[in-house]
Amino acid sequence: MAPPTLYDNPISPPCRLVRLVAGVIGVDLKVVNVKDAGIDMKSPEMLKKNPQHTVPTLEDNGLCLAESRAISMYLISKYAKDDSLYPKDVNKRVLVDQRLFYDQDLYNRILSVFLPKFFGKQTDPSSIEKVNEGLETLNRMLDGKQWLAGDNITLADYAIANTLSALEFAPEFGIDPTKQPNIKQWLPRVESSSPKYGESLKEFREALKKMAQK
Ligand SMILES: N[C@@H](CCC(=O)N[C@@H](CS)C(=O)NCC(=O)O)C(=O)O
Repeated sequence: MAPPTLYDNPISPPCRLVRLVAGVIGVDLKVVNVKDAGIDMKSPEMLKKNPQHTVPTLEDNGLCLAESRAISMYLISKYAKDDSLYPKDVNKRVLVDQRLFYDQDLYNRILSVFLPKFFGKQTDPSSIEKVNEGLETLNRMLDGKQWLAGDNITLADYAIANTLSALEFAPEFGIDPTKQPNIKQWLPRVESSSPKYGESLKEFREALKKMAQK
C-alpha cells in the first residue's frame, strides 16, 4: 500500500507535530514540500483536497485531512500498534481531546506574539501577557502529574510540547515556559520519551536557522 502523503513545510509547527507523531508510531510518510502554503495550497486541485488551504494536509487512500491534531488522531487510530497515545476508551480519550482543544488555544496565543513580526508589525504587549497566562494554566494542568492526560505520554503531551517550540520564532519577547516549575520538569520528560522527539526538534531548529539566514 502506498504511504500516506503529507503536504508539509519544514518550518511549520503544525506540520512538525504530524511528522513527529508519524515517526513515534513508525509510519512512513511521502512528504511533499510546500514552499508557500498561502499560494501553493490555493490551486483548484489543492483547494479540493483541503478547503482551508493549510499545511499540514494528509492524503491517504483517497481520504484528505486538514488540521494537525485531527491528522495525528487519525494516524494513531489507524496505524499505531496500540492506543496508548490516543486511547480508545472514551473516558481516557476525552482527557486527551480536552488538552488538544486547549493546545489549539495556546498555539493561537503564541501565534499572536510571533506572527506580527513576519509582517513587519509590532506585537501587542497584551498578546505576551496572554501567552504567559496560558503557561500558568498549563502549569496548573501539570500539578502533581507526570503527563497531561492520564498515566502515560499521549498525543496531548506531544502536541503541547510542540506548540511551546513555536516560541523559538520570537525569543526576543523572553517568554520562557520553563519559568513554570511543573512545565520545567515535564518538558524534558516529553523530549526524552522518544529519540524521534530530539530529531524533530533538531530539524525544526535547522529550518529556523535557514529561515533566519534568508
Ligand atoms: N490549525 C491548523 C493550522 C495550520 C496552519 O495555519 N498552517 C499554516 C502554516 S503553519 C498555513 O498553511 N498557512 C497558509 C494559509 O493559511 O493560507 C493545524 O493545526 O493544522
